[in-house]
Amino acid sequence: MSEFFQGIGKVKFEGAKSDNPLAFRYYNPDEVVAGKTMREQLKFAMSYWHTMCGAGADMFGVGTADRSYGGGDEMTVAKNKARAAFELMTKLDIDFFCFHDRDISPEAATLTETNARLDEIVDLIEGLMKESGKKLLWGTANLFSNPRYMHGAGTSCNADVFAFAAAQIKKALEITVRLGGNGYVFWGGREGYETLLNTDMGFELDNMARLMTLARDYARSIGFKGDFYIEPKPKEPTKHQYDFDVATCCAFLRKYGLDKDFKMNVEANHATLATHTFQHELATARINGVFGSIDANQGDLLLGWDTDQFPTNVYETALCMMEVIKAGGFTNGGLNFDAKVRRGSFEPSDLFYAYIAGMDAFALGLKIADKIIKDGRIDAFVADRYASYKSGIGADIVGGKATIQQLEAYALNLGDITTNTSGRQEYLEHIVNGIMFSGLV
Ligand code: XUL
Ligand code: CO
Repeated sequence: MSEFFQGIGKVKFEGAKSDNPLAFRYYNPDEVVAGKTMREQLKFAMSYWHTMCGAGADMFGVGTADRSYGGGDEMTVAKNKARAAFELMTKLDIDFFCFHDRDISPEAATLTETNARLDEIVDLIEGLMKESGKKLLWGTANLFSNPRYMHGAGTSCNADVFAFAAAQIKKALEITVRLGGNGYVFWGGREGYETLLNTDMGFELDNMARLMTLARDYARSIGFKGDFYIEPKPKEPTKHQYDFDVATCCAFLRKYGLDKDFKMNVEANHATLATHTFQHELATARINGVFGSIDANQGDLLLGWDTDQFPTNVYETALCMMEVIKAGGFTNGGLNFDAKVRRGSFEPSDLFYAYIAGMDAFALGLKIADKIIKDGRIDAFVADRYASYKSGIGADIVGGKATIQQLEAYALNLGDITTNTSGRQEYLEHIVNGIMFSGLV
């Protein structure tokens, strides 16, 4: 079988002192950190769309990278792409992958023909999975690229489009179940609006819930035991995406009774677009019991769109992994690199450099998070900050014993409050730096 990434061998862990650009310096899959191997803690996944399909096109120009894998016609390209994907995952020691239906197989003139093409590629992928031991983290349907979805899919004003989307999701669910996927993602795509002058927002949200309910019921009926995820994003492509952030999605799920089956797939760059930190979104998911999976990437704070860069900011990966550990780690979810190389990084080897950088950044983040938690100073500070609720009036408030009249009587006796203590943000940030960079000098 032909090799697609020639000259690149299996990427191995060589340790921090290695100067081999095609080796891991920090990601040591078998090393135990916080009670599990790094492989189990991080559950890395390859995004099929960016990695195998994204050629770097933007609104000012066509792609710069060749992603045809030596194929001529569309189906040969799709087959070679699948083989190349498994070669890349094997060489990078990535255990999981994620895809949209249209990433793996091109759309044809009719849905029947499109589905037949999908079946042909899924046969191939199933064989490659058996050979390599690679697993599907989650599947999804692309309900945003084709012009038919110009007004959305589940939220389209056109009922035929809703039906088409439902059919596409049905097939994507069948494929996900067939390939043993543990998750199914709903990223809103074009589910949002530009102006209320032409939009019935309440009706569109009801329809979005109708589509998700149909999908959930069908998936459960064909044996899907995994998690459904909503992937929040506040804007792009539409001005108002309905799945703005984790909190908005929680309210949506509860309103429509979907909260038992759906969790969140939190993406770093989507968090920052919502003017939240990644850590805020992860914590919101955790405290609402909907932490599921992660789309790992980073944005550029000087740019107002979804740049989907490979995550290299170790401060961010450390804060992220603290949240993951606190959430009890991944169950069905994992860390999917929803990240693309820059347009100028067009050579095949750039994909490897990018993944190595991202995986090493998360390995470092995991180790630092474990150190911060074991060090205990941050957690102890936070716990101590609320000490006034442990006894006296605070304990009565938390225990539900204090009435509003009793609180008034208590407050009337207080006089001025002189018991506030410092939040010590700078001191705490310095502790984190000290833990992160200990051993450096
Ligand atoms: C878009 C995005 C998607 C989803 C899957 O911003 O993140 O690729 O992850 O549809
Ligand atoms: Co994503």
